[in-house]
Amino acid sequence: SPKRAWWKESNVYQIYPASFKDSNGDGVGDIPGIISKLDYIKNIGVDVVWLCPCYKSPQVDMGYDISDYRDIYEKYGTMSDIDELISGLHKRGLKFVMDLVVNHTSDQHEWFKSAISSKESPYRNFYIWKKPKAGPNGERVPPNNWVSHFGGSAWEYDEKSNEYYLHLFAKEQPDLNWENPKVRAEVHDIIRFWLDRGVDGFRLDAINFISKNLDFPDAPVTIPSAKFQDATIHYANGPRLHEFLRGMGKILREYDAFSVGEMGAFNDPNEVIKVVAEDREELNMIFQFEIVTMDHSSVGKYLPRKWKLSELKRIVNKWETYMYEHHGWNALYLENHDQGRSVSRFASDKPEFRMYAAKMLATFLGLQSGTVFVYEGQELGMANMPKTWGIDKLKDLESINFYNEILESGASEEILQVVMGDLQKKCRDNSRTPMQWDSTAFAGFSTVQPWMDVIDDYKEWNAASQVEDPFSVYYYWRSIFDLRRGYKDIFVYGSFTLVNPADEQILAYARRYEDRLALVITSFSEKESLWTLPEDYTKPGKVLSSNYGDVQILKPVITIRPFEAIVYLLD
Ligand code: ISL
Repeated sequence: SPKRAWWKESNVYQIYPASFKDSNGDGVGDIPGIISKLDYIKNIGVDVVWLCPCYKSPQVDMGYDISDYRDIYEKYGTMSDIDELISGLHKRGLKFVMDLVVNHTSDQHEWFKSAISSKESPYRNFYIWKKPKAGPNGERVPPNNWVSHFGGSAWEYDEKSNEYYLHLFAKEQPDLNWENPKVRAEVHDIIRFWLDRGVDGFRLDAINFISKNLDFPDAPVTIPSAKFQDATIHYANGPRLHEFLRGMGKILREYDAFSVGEMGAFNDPNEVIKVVAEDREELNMIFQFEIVTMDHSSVGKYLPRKWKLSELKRIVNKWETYMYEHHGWNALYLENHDQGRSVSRFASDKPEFRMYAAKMLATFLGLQSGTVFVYEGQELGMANMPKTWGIDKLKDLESINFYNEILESGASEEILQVVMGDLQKKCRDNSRTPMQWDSTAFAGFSTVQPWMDVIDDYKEWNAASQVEDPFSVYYYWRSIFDLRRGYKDIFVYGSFTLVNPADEQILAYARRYEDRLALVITSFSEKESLWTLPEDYTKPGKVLSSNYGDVQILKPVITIRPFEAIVYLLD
């Protein structure tokens, strides 16, 4: 069974500062707003708060473009607000994790401003510069065919030096050159700066992209009609990734800090384990993307793909058993600021199912082995934006760039409709609408029209009403966290066994610690179904949790209702 550690037993609540709570009536969330909600957060039963970037930033990518790592974005507050937030959290026994975005900076960071000003700048080599190539007719073309995550070439031309710089994300997010030891030293200083200030750890953004293939070869052509191609094989999990991670890991260990890295691309546990295995001294855990890309088509995120429950089971089983056997650790999530709302995406937000479905997903996710991450609003069962919302409501550069690209491509009306429908379902804007605090104007998020519209269902779906209601999604999440604490041996440290892998309606798994066994049964179906208890589990059991709020006796054949979730402790 895994070695014990505080960060394995922790539950994390993720806050998106712009959308959490506006305290000063400018329509944008802020740090004092967060401070005013600390008791609400504590009461969910979480141990750690992860705050998305709150640093000084021109906000081209909602703060993932940082222009000063040691200062706060003015609309969010000040350094003393952050200090107050940290002490308010610590007073309540909560830890504080910040977002560390060091694959790239903002183009408004002093380093980049200097770097682009002259080839002689001491900061030139903080970024990645390449000479143009000549196209078929001798015209100037980028050094290779890599596509940026936000569309177009991953290279931006600088007239003055006749060189291109690399940006895997927006052109305002130039990639740092991690080959330069000075860059690594600066990052280490930033890490120490915040840890010394009382921060308890970091979520490391796009962290497996920091070591690139230095030959910068063309990417294989996966979409022949596209001008630029997906090059993750050339910049994800590159040759020096582990060396760079160990450099940061050493400092993080010195402070016993929390660390979770974001690792998009391969979904390969053999790669991930090199980062998270107990003896590697890199990071505690990483976010892999296998569940949240299950509904992406093979040629792009915004084309539909139908998934089967058996696929989800295969993915869950793969990571759960692999990490257990190889002494690694999972980060469990279904939502974050880059994903659609889980109840809409993986279950159902139809009025008759929504509450059950949200609680079912809490059960499904929350009792697996790994550290659980809940994203603001997920604890209330917040849903995706309504289907009636048009492109004018979207604020995210990824959504907008994508939409414009599709328009420019001259796609047929039919294709446009498919893509728009899919965009609406998966776009990052879905999770960025303001938190629904109460039934007053603007959902109590702000006193003025917020930067993004509030979803109209806030009168019914809001925190105030759920905090009053012992049967709410909010208290259900709390009960799941109580189970993780009360039955830590089983739910945190126990082994995982998938039950009935082929069933397409019911996902069930067992958690075992020594001779103690728990059975988790969750329905992903709108229909009732009969579930036959596998032989190993035909024992008397007591109900630990039930999202329908009643007690179903464990018997050889159980009727499972739509989106039902039951947890048994077996004798
Ligand atoms: O590579 C991916 C999946 O295979 C991407 O999902 C990628 O990991 C992701 O887009 C990175 O996201 C993070 O960095 C971005 C920022 O826009 C996101 O909000 C952040 O979560 C750039 O900093």
